[in-house]
This record gives sequence, C-alpha cells and structure tokens, in this order.
Amino acid sequence: MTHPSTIAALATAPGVSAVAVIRLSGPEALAVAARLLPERAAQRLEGGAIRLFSLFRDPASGEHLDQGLIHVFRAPRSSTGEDVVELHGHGGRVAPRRLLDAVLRAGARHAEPGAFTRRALLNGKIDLVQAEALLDLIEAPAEGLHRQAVYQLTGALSRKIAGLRESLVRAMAHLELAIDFPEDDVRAPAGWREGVTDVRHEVARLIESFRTGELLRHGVRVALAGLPNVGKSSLFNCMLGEERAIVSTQPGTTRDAIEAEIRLDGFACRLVDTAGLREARDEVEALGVERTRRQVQAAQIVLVVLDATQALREDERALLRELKDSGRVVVALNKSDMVPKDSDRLDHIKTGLLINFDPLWVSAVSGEGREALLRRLLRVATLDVRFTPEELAVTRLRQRHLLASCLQHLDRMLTKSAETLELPELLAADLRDAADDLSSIVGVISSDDVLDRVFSQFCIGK
Ligand SMILES: Nc1nc2c(ncn2[C@@H]2O[C@H](COP(=O)(O)OP(=O)(O)O)[C@@H](O)[C@H]2O)c(=O)[nH]1
Ligand SMILES: [Mg+2]
Repeated sequence: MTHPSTIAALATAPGVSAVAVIRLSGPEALAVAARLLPERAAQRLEGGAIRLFSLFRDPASGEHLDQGLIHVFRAPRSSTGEDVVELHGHGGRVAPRRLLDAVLRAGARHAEPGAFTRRALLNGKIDLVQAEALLDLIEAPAEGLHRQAVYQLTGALSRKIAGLRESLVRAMAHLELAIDFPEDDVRAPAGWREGVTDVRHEVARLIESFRTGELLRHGVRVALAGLPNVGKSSLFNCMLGEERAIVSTQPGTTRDAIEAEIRLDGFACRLVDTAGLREARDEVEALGVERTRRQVQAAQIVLVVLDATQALREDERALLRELKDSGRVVVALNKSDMVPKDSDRLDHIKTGLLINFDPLWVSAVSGEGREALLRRLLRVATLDVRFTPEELAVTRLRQRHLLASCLQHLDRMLTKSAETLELPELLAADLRDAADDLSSIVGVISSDDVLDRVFSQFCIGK
C-alpha cells in the first residue's frame, strides 16, 4: 500500500445509546476532523492537542450537528499505526449517521469491514492470531470464548507458535550444516530428532484443543426427548429458571421445538424442548414428532425425560436402546416429588435397562436434582475435551487447518529421518514446510485472499 486512504466508520453499535464513536484512520485523519470543527478548535487540533471538546459542524454549510470529545492518537502510537481520530458524539438513530455523513463529505472514505484491524496488522501492531482473537472477543457467545480471546489477545498463542517455529528453525540449521559439509560427516547434535518430536507433540496438542475451541464457540445442543406429559417442558423451564415453554396436562401441547440458552461453566448450552416422541394423532402433532426426531439427531446430548411415577414404556425402551452406546445421553427421572423418598426408587421403575444410564432423580416442580442435572450435562458435554479455561485453545478453523498441515510435514520428516541423516535436503524441505505453516498461522506469510477472508468476518468500524 503506497498511499493508504483515510477511512472512517461508526465504531459503536447503531441505535439509541448515550455515546457514539466515529473513528478515522489514515494520513488525512486530522485534516478531515479539523474540517468539522470551528476555527479555534481546528487550530488546537492541528497544533498538537490530543483531547478536546468541541462543536461538530457540517463542513459545507457550517450547520451544527453535535458536540462532543475528540481524541487524537498520532502515528505510529495508535491502534492502527496511522493517525487515528475518534469523534465521541451522541448516540441515537440520527446523530451518528449525520456526523458520519459529514466526515465522509469532509474527505474520508467509508471503511470496509475489519479495515481498521487490517491496518493494525499491516503496520505490525497485532498479528493474525490476535486479529482473530479480536473477532472472537466481539463474537463470544459466553464467558469461555471471551476469556480465551482476551488471553490470545495478549499474544499468548502467538508466542507459543513462534516458540515452536523457532525449534524447527534450529533443527533446520543442523540439517543445513550437514547439507553444506557432506564430506565432513557432520553429525547432528544429540537430541536433534527429539526436539522435532517435542514440537510434533505440542502441535498435536494444539490440534486437540480445537475441540475445546468448538465448544467455546458453538456451545452444546441438548434436546429434551420423551413421551408426552412426562414433564419435558416443565423441566426445560426449571433448567432455565423461567416460564418459557407452555406446560399443560394435555398431552401433545408442545408441537414445535422451543429453544433457549443457559450457561454451563462459561459456554453456551442450548436447550431444545421438543414435542413428544409417541405416534401423533393429528397432522400438526405428526409434524412436531418428525421435528423431534430431527432435533434429537442434531443435538450433541439427548436428555431423555421419564416420568418416575410410571413404568417404562415400550417407546422409551426403544429410544434408550437406540441411544445406549452413543455416549451422549442423560436420563432424568422426573416428578421425583411424587415418589416417596424412602421407597427404593429405582425398584419402582423395575428395569435393568435404566441402571446403565445412571439416571438422575429430578423434580421440575420442586427443583430437586436441578443442579446435579446441570453438572451431569457439563460432564457429558466436556467428555472429549480438555476443558480447562486457563489453557490455550485453538478456536479458529484456519489455524487448525494449518496446524494439521504442519503435523503432516513433521510426521513425514520423522518417518524419513529414522536415525541417520540420509538425504538431509529432503528432511530440511519438510521442516521448512512445517515452519511455514506455523508462520502462516500468525500471518507472517499470508496472501491477500487469506486476509480478505479473515477481515470480511469483522463488522464495519473494527
Ligand atoms: N408433580 C410433578 N408434576 C410435574 C412435574 N413435571 C411436570 N409435571 C406436570 O406434568 C404435566 C405435563 O408437563 P409438561 O411439562 O407439559 O410435559 P411434556 O408434555 O413432557 O412437555 C403438567 O401437569 C405438569 O405440571 C414434576 O416434577 N412433578
Ligand atoms: Mg411439552
């Protein structure tokens, strides 16, 4: 980019709010902002002020548009590395739009999505992993991804990747000695291969952490399934802690799926209340039953709700058998308040099939067992992830792809290398490819298309 233009955009969400921020970045940022200010304020701005309060005027007509603060961040000590000016005016449906129009008429160009962050990247203020962390930070559906994003924004993941890459570069240097002085029978120092094996192990762990990343990003879907009237909708409401689904003594009341979100230890858990699973009596109900099947398919966890006052029915046995080996089922025996505490409760149900599921006693009415049920859902949801929020997790598919490619190159090299250093050129080439994959993660090597793809996901003004 030889002469970057000056861009501007609304940096805060449009709509009613106390304050709206319009951000400008580029070589003309100060000059453009000055065109909106009365003469005295414009002089102070150009004279080096970093913060002032002023009226904002239309650059052509001089009409007063708003009044507010102006913050100046001069290059290179700004978020984008260019001159940045922020106009803090009032929020609302009209004021920010009119002020932005005036800024554009004063000579700035409207920013594309992610344009500010892209400039920060090109000017070395952040790397690509940090840019993606910013995206995660803004999009985070729950605390888990937010915490991970904040951690990555500090450069934690970037440093980790850089460290791994450095180890590969060191290994490459040893191989290059062997290439340059073949007749000297240069021996690689002890531990050469182990060094690469360690990197391989770390790369594999990062790939593994993507499962955690997926959980943080997408949360988990839990479908409540069971016969009509067992209390699915009541339990759904009880888990949410509010009246959401329609509860009725009339079987088949919930004809469509209702969804709502709760938090399970920092990630989102989407509960889906479904219509009953039994054969429908009319067409509308039949549609509901069909949707239920699809919801059960689409969910990561199926919460099978049984009525503890009733013996297990054939449809329920069939459902349980179908899900038995899936590792994604939680069984709740609802209406525990109706079953005497001193009775042998499981005996009451008289079935061996249930014992395999370690069912939980709950009451949607009294709330008994609610906490245990949520804990169980958390445990099943995190069965195959290392879910410790303090640990780094890869949250982006782009990063995961590159790590997988890096792992492939390392494996190829390790297989070829065995013990000796035969054909060091080939080994060095694999290491070089593996190191390049790591570079691409942080964006040292990245094409315009990659950047286009990453930054198109941002909102305008970021
Ligand atoms: N005593 C008792 N009644 C319940 C409980 N859960 C649900 N019910 C009642 O069972 C009936 C059916 O509940 P509902 O949630 O609509 O069942 P669904 O068809 O499975 O969604 C309603 O009359 C509820 O009040 C519970 O834990 N204890
Ligand atoms: Mg219902």
